Amino acid sequence: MYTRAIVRRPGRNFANGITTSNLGQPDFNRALEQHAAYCEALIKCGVELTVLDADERYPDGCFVEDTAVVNSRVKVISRPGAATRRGEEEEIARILVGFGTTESITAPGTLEGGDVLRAENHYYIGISERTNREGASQLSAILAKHGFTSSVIRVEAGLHLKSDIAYLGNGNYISTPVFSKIAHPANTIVLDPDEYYSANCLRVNDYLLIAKGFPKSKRKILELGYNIIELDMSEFRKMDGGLTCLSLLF
Ligand code: CIR
Repeated sequence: MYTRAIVRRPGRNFANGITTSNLGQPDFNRALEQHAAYCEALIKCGVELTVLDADERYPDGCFVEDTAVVNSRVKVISRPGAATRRGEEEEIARILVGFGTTESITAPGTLEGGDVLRAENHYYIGISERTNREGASQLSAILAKHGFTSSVIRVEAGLHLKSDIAYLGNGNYISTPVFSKIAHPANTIVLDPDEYYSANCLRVNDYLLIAKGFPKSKRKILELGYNIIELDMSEFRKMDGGLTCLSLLF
């Protein structure tokens, strides 16, 4: 069970963050509304929220997931691979110290939390443009000390590993075809190309948060019996972000 989440509100310069989406400029007020709805959903899932104010030094700062890999045993402060995001992890590190053991990824390692997928006590670590082999092996060694196994997987396309796959709990995954080999096919919802964005969903306790507007994937998720909360993610999607990116849960 997760008991706590850390989130950060988007800043006024949110539109200056990194994006490859070609979906146009995000609307700041809509982004704030969508962020507020996301926070409400987390509260409904039963977690206590720490809401950080926007930090205009970092236009991508609301995507806090990338700044750490956290679980109940250890909080690992990451070292973002994107130069404009380096430093976002500093304030997160100060906060996480208050919640138990912390460790850090150090140079020349780079690692962003979006590349790290937890399935029960195993972690898949994606090697991507943001996370390098050194970062992955540092994380793997830290996780091993705390009783977790891990394996490394190449992210050939897409921003982060979790842009393409999520673990839903109960042995089930949702994935684009390229990562569907991670799990047994019988336990994986494999997405159609027009719904790839919906791979990024977020299981929080008794609920599964899913992005609004992906009817085929919604139907398949409902068939598996999950209690869903649908959230409009349009403005975050314009900045290559999704549901997992907006929080650190532990
Ligand atoms: C970036 O490119 O870093 C941000 N615009 C989006 C980060 C999304 N984070 C995530 O998938 N964990």
